[in-house]
Amino acid sequence: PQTIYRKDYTPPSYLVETVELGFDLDPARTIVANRITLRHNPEAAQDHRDIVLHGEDIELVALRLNGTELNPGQYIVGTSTLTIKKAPLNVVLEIETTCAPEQNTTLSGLYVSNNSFYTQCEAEGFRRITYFPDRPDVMAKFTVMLRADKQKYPVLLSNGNLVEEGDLDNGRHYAKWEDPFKKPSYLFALVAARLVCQEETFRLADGRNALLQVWVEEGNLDKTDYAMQSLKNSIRWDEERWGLELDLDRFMIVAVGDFNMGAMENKGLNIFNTKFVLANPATATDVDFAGIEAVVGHEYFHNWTGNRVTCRDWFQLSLKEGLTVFRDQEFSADMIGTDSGRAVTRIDQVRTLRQAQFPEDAGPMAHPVRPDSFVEINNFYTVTVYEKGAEVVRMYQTLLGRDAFRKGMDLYFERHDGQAVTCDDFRAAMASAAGRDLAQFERWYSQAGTPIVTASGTYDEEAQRYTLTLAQRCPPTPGQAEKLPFHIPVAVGLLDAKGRDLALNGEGDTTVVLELTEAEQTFTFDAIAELPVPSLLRDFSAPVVLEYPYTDEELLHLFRHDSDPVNRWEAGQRLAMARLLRLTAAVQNGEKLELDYTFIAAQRALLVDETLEAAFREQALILPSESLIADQMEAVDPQAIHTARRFMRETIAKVLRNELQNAVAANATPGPYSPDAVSAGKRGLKNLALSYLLAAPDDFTLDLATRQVAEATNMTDRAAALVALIHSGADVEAQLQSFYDEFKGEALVVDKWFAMQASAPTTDVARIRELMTHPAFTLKTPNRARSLIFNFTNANPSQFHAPDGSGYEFWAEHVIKLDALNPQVAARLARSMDRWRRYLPDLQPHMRRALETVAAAPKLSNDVMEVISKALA
Ligand code: HT7
Ligand code: ZN
Repeated sequence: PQTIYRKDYTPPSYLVETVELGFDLDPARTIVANRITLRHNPEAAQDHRDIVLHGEDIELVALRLNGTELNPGQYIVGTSTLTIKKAPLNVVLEIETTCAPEQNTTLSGLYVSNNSFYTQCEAEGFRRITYFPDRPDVMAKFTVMLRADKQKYPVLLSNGNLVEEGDLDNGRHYAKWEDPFKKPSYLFALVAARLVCQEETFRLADGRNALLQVWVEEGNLDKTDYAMQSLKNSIRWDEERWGLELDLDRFMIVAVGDFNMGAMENKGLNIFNTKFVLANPATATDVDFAGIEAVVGHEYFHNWTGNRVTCRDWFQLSLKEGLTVFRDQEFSADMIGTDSGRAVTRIDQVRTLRQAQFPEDAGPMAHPVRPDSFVEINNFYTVTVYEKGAEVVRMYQTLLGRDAFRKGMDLYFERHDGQAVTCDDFRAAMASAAGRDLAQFERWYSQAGTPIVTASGTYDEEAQRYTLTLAQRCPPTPGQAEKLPFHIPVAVGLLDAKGRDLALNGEGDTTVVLELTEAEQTFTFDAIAELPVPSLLRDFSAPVVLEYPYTDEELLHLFRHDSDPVNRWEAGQRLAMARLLRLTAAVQNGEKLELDYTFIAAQRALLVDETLEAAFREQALILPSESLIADQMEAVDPQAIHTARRFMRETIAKVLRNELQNAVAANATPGPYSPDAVSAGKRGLKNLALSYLLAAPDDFTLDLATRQVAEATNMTDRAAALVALIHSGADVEAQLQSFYDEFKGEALVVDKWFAMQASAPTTDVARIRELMTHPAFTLKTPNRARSLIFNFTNANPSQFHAPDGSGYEFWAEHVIKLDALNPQVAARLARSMDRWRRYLPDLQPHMRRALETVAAAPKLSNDVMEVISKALA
């Protein structure tokens, strides 16, 4: 496979002005008529007169240039391009092609899901629909005519405004759509389906009315309220926080059951995975509701950060994704409103980074936020581009302050509206608006790897001075042996012996942002009256690993008192991690397992502290996951980690039994279900307490959970109790069966049913294989494949890493099977083995064999090949 390099970017030789698309939709053979007007790009070399169009898996029927039919000698059809050499400066191309949507299992391009047509064009799916310069720096105005059978496909949608519709012969009908904005081809969409919608007219800040629609399959209209509410909240928030308005008269969301990712921001016609649209209390959990709010927001916010200003090339993906994730994170935090609510969302973000992005940064697929090369761009929709990219955007705000950051955003839109630009353009707007030199900040885009910041402090009592020394280093990553220092904002506070924040400067600030730009720097704080405990990297001010030789006493002090909730949580995580690592070593050495009372007492104090919000207490009591523990080990021993963590949970459960029972009782949420953060936080704490209790099950706790499964009035409580029971090892066959019987018509709940079994440490690979024979299982629907297979490989480490290698064999078999259907999904599964070299020497040969099995499979996609070859390199 060919590697594509960022350094090789050249502007397109031709620009497209208008695109007129005509679709005769038929699942077996859809005819696409495409009329494009092109003109030579003044920015390309004058003698560069080849028109290069991309095309994949489509049949060319006819090609005309400026009205004249071209015969095959006048153009070159390659494996994925059609080139017309020495073209005139102004060209009208008329291209007729066909494709077979019902054969398209890749879910990229035009495909059929549940007898309806949908498209997915990002990143390079448009070329699977018609020949086109399918690159984001070619932006054009689109007009789309859809023709289809009226009975089967009564709803015909595309981008922009509906300008005409009517009936045709033979029971067919048509709809013509016009998008008033120039857009790249990856934002094109069509839907031809049997759907119904919830709609509303919404008044925009400038007084205009917009029609908002959420389209779903019949029978799902009782699950669209939250998505609609989230859309309205998103529109309002973008107006109020960033001064950005909806630029269309109509904004549509369509839910589809077969979808590779979460959702897609097609201009005016967002297409969503049903998982991020459909919710009611009986079918969706608090986490699902929060996910809907975040993803609806995310896609809506792309209308400005991604659509109005788009990416010059796919290496710049984080320009739109990092920025839009940052925007959706801020939206979710603002929707909660309280400081502690904000902190809980921040803790969640930190957890995701550590759980998924730090390992990516330390593995064979490590890449900078703005990658330098790729084989398959779909492999670069990663946590690094998205979540680390969002951290990079957040750091601008931390360094410049909210006001200057907002000015930078305004300037970015002022300069680049309607353009396809780069991450450097964004940084330049920030630098100009704030009057700052951000040259060194560029390294966050170009250097992969997680920086490690080492801190040490000294106190001079006589001078009343606290001196903090910060040093940074960054481990090598593939292709980048040496790193230069990053520009790192380190937010710092100092606590006195009573746990109060000390004033750090003349203005009385209790948190200051230090700018670490060199390999090592020293910062001093004067008028510090006593030896303080430093609270470092407050609010997780940079995506780094912070090393400081905290004593247990210092961590307990921070855990009890830190005014920064993220660092308060962090102190608890450090205390827990140290113990989990010691316990894991004890398991490996066959030693007696013991957990000190000091730690449990600190947990107890937090659990019963009614002054703290339930959501925060929940976060603080969740132990680091097995995969986080694994990341701290030289040679990962999944079984020892599992035993150690289990022991710790069991011990806490036994010692804090009364307090946990009280937490279950005190955090009931009677009355009608509401997904608001306070109620969700209470359910979260109650269900965490329940799961602890079932770590040391007895008749009472088993009965408590069993009753919750039976009596719960919402899916959050019901699923949490069932999961706790499954994990306890109790016999839940009857409960699982009745859960399935009740919800077998609800695809998203059936996904949960598979997922809760797949991730249970009591489920081995044999049981997974058995579940795959269940009539509801299919590899073709990504949500279903993910629910069972991915949850096994990624969320059930003690079984996936079975010492006999059976989990890895299963993995290899299914990467290969999935690859034949859907390379994007297969490549995601392939990533489960990224860090195989970090495991125990006994496991590695099994892992290598599985990787080699996949590598040797015939007809492997570029997607999977790229991941596997990097893992084996
Ligand atoms: N921008 C969207 C990316 C996306 C995607 C990418 C590759 C293959 C399928 C896809 N579906 C959606 C999603 C987003 O970040 O908003
Ligand atoms: Zn996005």
